[in-house]
Amino acid sequence: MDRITTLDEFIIDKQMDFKHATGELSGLLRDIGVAAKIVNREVNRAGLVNILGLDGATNTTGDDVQKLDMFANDKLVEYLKNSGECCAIGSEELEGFIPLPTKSGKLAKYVVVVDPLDGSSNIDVNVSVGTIFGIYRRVSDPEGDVELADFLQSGTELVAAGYVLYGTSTILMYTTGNGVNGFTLDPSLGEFCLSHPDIKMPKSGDFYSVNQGYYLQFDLDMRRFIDHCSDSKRKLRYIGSMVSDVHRTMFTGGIFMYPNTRKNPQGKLRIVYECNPMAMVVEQAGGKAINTNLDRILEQEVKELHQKSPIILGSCDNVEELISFVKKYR
Ligand code: P6P
Repeated sequence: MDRITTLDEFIIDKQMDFKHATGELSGLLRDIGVAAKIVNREVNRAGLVNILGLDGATNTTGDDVQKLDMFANDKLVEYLKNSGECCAIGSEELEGFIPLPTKSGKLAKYVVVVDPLDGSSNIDVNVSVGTIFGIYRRVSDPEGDVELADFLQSGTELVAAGYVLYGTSTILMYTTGNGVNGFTLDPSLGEFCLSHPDIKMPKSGDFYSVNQGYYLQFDLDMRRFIDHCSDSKRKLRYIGSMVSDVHRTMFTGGIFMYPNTRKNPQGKLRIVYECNPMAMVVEQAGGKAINTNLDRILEQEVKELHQKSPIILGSCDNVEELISFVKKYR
């Protein structure tokens, strides 16, 4: 049996690869891992503990907020605050970003964007949910206040990105721009252990993932591509939880789509804490991530914290095939 490599060990080992690394980013990643373990525990207990069901609030984009969403949000804020490496957080569950107090006078240089519990509509029916995170170096004056501009950076400026999938097992996937590695939580150890080193997405795949219920609301090019996938007898898989649908695509290959619709003319998924982090992970695994104008997701201009974007991501061959349909039918 191979020696177990824990997330902490891996992060420290990889830190050695960056001769100028100061350990701050490593500390931040470790703290995200701790918060994920706590969220995992509550997600797994949710059916037993009265933290299910809507708490009457709605988040910034009108989604009903479930209690577990707020629990996950609060835990991530708490642990990121403890880290002393993060100076502010932007979250799906919070209207604006929240500055974090400096710790022992230290000027933290990172901001974190997070969707604390993506796919929350699935919680009550015991379908996988996930946490999505991204880390930027702040661009505002370290001696001054954090600014919105720190959160509206291009996705290409992400220093790290990843997600946690609370599924049949709990897996944390992340990248710092040198490939993607997956860590599965071993409950007996309470540690995330390296289980999927250097993940590469298949160059093509038979799975396509889209909410077929919106078919008639999609633009013609999207509908013709979906028709082609169906005519080619590809497998439609759609869980309705972005982390789950993207995670499957990482390993089976294929394509995930959330195009614009009449209901969501800018798409539904948020650029800052859903599209950009997932796009970085997918690209680092050898895939592609674009919007329905065929722009690279990571290069999109970001003007608002909760700005939405249509998104198409997956295996290079499948995304290139969709691009050919857009060019033909647009
Ligand atoms: P729809 C979950 O609510 C979410 O934000 C993503 O996780 C998921 O991909 C999408 O919305 C599902 O949206 O409209 O297909 O139910």
